[in-house]
Amino acid sequence: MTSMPPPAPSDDPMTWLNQASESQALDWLHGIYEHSPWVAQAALQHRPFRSLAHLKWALAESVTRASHAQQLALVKAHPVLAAKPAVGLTTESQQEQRLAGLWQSTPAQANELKQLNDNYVKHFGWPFIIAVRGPRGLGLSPESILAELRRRMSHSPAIEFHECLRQIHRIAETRLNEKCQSHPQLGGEVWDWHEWLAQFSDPGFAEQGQLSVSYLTTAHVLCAQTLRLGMLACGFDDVEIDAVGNVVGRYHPETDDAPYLMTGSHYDTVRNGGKYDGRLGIFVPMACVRELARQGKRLRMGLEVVAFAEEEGQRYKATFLASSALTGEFDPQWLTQEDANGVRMKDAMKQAGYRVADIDRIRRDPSQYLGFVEIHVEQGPVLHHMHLPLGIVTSINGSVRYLVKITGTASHAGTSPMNQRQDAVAVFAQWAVYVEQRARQDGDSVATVGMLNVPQGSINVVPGACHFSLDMRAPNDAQRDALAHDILQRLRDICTERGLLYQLEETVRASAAPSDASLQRRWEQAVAELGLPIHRMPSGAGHDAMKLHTVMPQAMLFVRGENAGISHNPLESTTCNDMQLAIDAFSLLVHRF
Ligand code: HGY
Ligand code: MN
Ligand code: MN
Repeated sequence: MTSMPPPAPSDDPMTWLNQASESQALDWLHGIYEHSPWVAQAALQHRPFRSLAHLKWALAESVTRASHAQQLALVKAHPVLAAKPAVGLTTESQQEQRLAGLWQSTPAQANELKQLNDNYVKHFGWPFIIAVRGPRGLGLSPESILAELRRRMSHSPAIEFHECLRQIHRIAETRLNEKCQSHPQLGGEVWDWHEWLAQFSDPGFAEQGQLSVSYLTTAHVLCAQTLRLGMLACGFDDVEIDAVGNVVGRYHPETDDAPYLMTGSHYDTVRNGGKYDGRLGIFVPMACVRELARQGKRLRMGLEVVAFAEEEGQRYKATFLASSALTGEFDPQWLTQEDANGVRMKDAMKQAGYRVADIDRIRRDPSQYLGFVEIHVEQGPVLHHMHLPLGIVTSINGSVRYLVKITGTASHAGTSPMNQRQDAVAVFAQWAVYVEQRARQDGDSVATVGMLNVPQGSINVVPGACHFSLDMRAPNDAQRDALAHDILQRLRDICTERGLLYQLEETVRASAAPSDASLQRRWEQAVAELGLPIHRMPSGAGHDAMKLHTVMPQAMLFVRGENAGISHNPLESTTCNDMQLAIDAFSLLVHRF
């Protein structure tokens, strides 16, 4: 093969790479994986590369399939992060450490970095690795690098080893972006939109730099108004905030009578939650509409983007409240529900400026829609472990939630004989062990007690009451119901045996929602067109899509989470590259309809 010069900036790097000889390809990929050419060598078997995303996945897959010894050698090939240029750094590492501002660390930061690194290497036996450009790709500050180093010290070796591999692939990704001059412009903007919206947070959380946006709080209303302005700025034709606080943007089709595709997700959050749960599914379609509007393009169908006002069920017991209004399942009884401070929902709505009388108008006529698609962070570790940026959801697990009150007898902790107590917490503890054991039994069921409280408890009083929540889920309704039956039966048995009473209140029951086959296939075609492998997976988390499922076809796309996909936690994160791929997938889906 004649010697081929590396691709010119105008060339498509993948076309060049697919035609290059092995030695030229390895030459071009030199330095992507620190001192480890074997990674690129192994990845070449996946040629022809369908896209840069496919190449990145092939490289990661080559490491996944390598032996542990090879993976460990790859990790150990990385330099220890230093606050000053170390001898022998590769050009890429030099550039990255400079970008992170590590060399401008203060003496205190430099000392701590050295100390933490020494502890880290002693503890794990390999160097701490972090993609210093961070999830936004613009570079982490020395302080945030130190914070990650402190935090990750508490990982188990297995979890930390996998996190180092993820960081290595993220480093490779940013190096390949540079080499291919492929920068996730829209992904970066959408990443910034999340930062912007996260400025609004409820009192008690905002002061601690935490994110909590519960239904109808001031922060929640500010989010709605910000999203409304954002949709207007993106060029939506109509934007409104409806009577329950949904922010709805419509982008007209090329012909007036064409149907609409609905998409969107929620903007409320759990307490001290992540910035991307829900919001990613709002901002991705917004970015796509903005590009359509800028190009003056219209699609064969209209797009209706709904920023749902309430999905998490944090402030009031009702959950999926906002999407329920669209499907005609809004229960007027919910309006009388009180929050922890005794504020009724209807009063909070009035306070927010929403007209309760207009709630009925929100209901949609499903015949006007092609269906509903939702983009959402995975909120789990599957895509992280597969080094895949996108996943196809096959079904959303069914769920049922309860609030439970066990009532025993408060009595003196010092004088009440152990065999004469009616200890509400003891009942809870005995039952909770069974809850975990019974849920594990199914393999793919889950059961969680997320809230637990001894009302008016005292240190020297046997608990006379114990209040808690119960959340149970399974891939289908029959399995969910069997799980709930057994767990509640055990509660009944223990209370009977010990002579205590209990009250149950069912607050949510959501059926499992299998994806519509043709909409799922459209997601698969879009992801395949990006050159990525197709991974189909269920959703353990509930989503607005399961509500829309009751009236129209729906299907979801998952986006990989960072930090092993953790969610409902401030560590929830995703990268601007993965956001870009979600935008590209959604854009392909709507253009291919
Ligand atoms: O709980 C859930 O699955 C969702 O995040 N509300
Ligand atoms: Mn959530
Ligand atoms: Mn969510």
